[in-house]
Amino acid sequence: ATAFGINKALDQLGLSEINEGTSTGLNHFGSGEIISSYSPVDGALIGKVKTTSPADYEKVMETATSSFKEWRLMPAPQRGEIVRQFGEKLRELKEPLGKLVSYEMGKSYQEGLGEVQEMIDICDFAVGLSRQLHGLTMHSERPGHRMYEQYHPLGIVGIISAFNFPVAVWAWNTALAWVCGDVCVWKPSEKTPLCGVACQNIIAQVIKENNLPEGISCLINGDYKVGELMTNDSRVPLVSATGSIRMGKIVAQAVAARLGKSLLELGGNNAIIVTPDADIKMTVIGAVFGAVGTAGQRCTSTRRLIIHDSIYDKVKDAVVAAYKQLRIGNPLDENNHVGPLIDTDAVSMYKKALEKVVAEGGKIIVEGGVLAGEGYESGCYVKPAIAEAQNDFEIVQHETFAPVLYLLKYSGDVENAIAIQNGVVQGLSSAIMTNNLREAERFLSAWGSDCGIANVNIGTSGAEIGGAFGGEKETGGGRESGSDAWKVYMRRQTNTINYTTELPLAQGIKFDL
Ligand code: UN1
Repeated sequence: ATAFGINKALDQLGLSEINEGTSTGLNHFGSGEIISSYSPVDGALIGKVKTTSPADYEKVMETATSSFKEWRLMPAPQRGEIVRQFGEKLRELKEPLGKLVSYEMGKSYQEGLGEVQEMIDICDFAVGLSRQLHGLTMHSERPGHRMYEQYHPLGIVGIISAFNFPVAVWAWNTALAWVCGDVCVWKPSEKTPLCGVACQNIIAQVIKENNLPEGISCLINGDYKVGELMTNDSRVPLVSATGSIRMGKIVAQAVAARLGKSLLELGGNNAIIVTPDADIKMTVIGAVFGAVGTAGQRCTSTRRLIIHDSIYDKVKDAVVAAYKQLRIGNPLDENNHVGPLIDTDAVSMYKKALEKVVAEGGKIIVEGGVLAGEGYESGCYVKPAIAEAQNDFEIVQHETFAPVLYLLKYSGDVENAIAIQNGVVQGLSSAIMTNNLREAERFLSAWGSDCGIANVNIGTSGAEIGGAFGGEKETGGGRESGSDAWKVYMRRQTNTINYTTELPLAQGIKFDL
């Protein structure tokens, strides 16, 4: 762990003293079992974190509840100022935090830095937003009446995040929720607990420097059982959860059973359509980064390439040639393109997917496999693979969180490609590569892509924070990050005020006493 400045980064993030599994004391209560975090990069133990017991959880909820009572009274632009200071700290700590993300999760250092950049960007966005939490005013049908709507804070927002974006997805949620006047309780993935503690350390410092109640940001640690404490808790009006479709269905049902709100960002099965009018060079960059970036572990990763039969061989050859250039290895070494998968369970899933696609009649054209030997001791490094397949294969219908790309062929009109693209249960991200205006516009039209994200001449991953992020169908329907995604973190109130001495009823109803 001494290589690539990891120890220094842990030090800068205040993580060197938590190696005994002690709590950081910064509103992070933990007296439960210990989770040990091993790096998929080299298999080394990075640190230990204590999990949250049901009793600890109660303490967290008490702190969060009392903190909310103060926080909601602070004017939104002042809350924005706190988020601005948080963004400043992230700028200072971008390198160590990016490094920790890379080391604990396994994505490339560049992508780790990119993730911290998303946090900084959403802070900037939230600061501006803190002066723009606008409601509408309406004209009342009654004389001497005024009608308008306002947005109030919701309360405690529960955030359940996944290992693949261990810091950014929390920040998308929490930066918005904070300016909205909510307090947040975060359960990071148990696969990346130190990223959670590092972020909590940073915000806890800002909170302390400003003499604010510590429960504005709370951290709880553990597996799904700790998450369930929140999903079943009516003190948590909104649960924002990122992860698998399976997890999302469980969360959605638990939260709905108590009529709470959930914001779900679940699996994707993202495709790029490559039409005869595509720029092949751009297609190759977009498809390869989309499929192998983050070792295929983004919810926006490119899983399917839907290629027109007239250019199929050309595109296939170009993509296969690009795969030959890929360097797999330590993600902190910037010469490498592809790092490890998160753990050996993910490696088994990857292997099973490759077996399954062959069993269903697919043809492997870029051989996969698990890497062994020097530099690959963690057992988590795999070769990005490509298979020719059919859209209706069960494995193609399924999101495998690994670098496996399926090539699918279409013929005739772009409508046929759109039907294949839409022919899965997921609906997160989609893209078309074409210089043909008609094809592009049809792809974006009401009968085009059914996804929450639809791009032209850009791949499926790497969305900017300014747009609303999320997807349809079994992706869960939630929207996070930019645009008006903030509205889900607030409650809307319609207010009608009568400034006359009469009391006329709406709809012209007469009621004389
Ligand atoms: C995720 O994988 O859960 O669009 C989030 C992207 C990133 C976020 C991915 N900005 O690929």
